[in-house]
Amino acid sequence: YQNIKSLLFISLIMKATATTNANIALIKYWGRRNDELVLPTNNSISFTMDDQLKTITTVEFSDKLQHDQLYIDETHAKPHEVERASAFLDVVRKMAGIKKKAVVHSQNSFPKSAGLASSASAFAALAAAASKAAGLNLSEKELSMLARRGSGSASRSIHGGAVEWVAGSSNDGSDCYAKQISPPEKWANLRNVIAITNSHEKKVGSASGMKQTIKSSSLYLARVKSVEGRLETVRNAILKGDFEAMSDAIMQESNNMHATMLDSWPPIVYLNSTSFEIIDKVLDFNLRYGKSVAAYTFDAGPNAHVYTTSKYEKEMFDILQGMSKVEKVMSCKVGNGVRILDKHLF
Ligand code: 2P0
Repeated sequence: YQNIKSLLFISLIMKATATTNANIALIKYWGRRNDELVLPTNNSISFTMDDQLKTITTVEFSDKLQHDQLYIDETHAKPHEVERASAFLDVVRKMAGIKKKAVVHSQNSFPKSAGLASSASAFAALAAAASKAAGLNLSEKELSMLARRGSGSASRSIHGGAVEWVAGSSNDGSDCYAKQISPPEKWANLRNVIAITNSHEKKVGSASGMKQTIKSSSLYLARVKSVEGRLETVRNAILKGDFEAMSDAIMQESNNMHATMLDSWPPIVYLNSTSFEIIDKVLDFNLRYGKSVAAYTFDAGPNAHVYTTSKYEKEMFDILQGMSKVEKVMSCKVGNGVRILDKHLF
């Protein structure tokens, strides 16, 4: 009887904790073919980072709550953040057939909205913790499809190593998911030397920014065509484990995305003068070595991600550290995908 009672008690606790890491794209997601289902116009490829860029999230569903509650880094989240998390939890509730509201605590190992793709690790961790707490037992593929609904790039953070998010073509999103294309062990020598050039929250959110680009940039259609070639170059280089074979394509891809942003109206400008100085430094670095041993890439923000190999890591780190306007430099390795933790945040 005691056993049955404790079993019953355990099954009533709808609480789970998950951790995931941020990912930084080599081939970017910038544009949707369906807003509600978050279906992108093109495939994207990223590396998942190590635990320096991680989010831990605990979710508990309970009958006692009237509203969802969200705490980020131990403080009450802003109303628009609660609204976004709540809309995502609605997707989970619908899948699980439950109505209970949830308490969510989320902790980042890095500053939120510093352009370090925090929404990717945030929604990947939320997807894993919330689905587990709701009693759903999703595969990693299903988890990537769920995380996608919160934030497109979150679909990629479910997996470790090199990850491709497949855009698919169906209208219901059933063929749109992320998959690992190379495990982290294969990229033990890869580094992302990150230069924080501005740690403030970004001005234009990605979702509205990409809409603005599709609507107004005449370069956007050319981007959608040209991204296919870069995708193939990067995918092949990843499968071969050859960093230098993809480094030019990585830089061209970042330039191409930021060109369509600048071509949007009103223009979207994420890069600052320090970002451009870093671009120069990386190009000079490669000229000096006579080959592309480092590659910069920028997301929806001015912080530089300079991918290189361990051989050049220290030299690149020192160059970026020596720049007066660079606030902080950190070096990340390639990391793992989603993990369920036994220890809860509350
Ligand atoms: C990416 N980005 O592929 C691209 C490159 C930014 C530039 O996915 O909704 O993280 O702003 O939190 O999905 C950013 O979009 O968006 C993104 P929000 P999300 O990584």
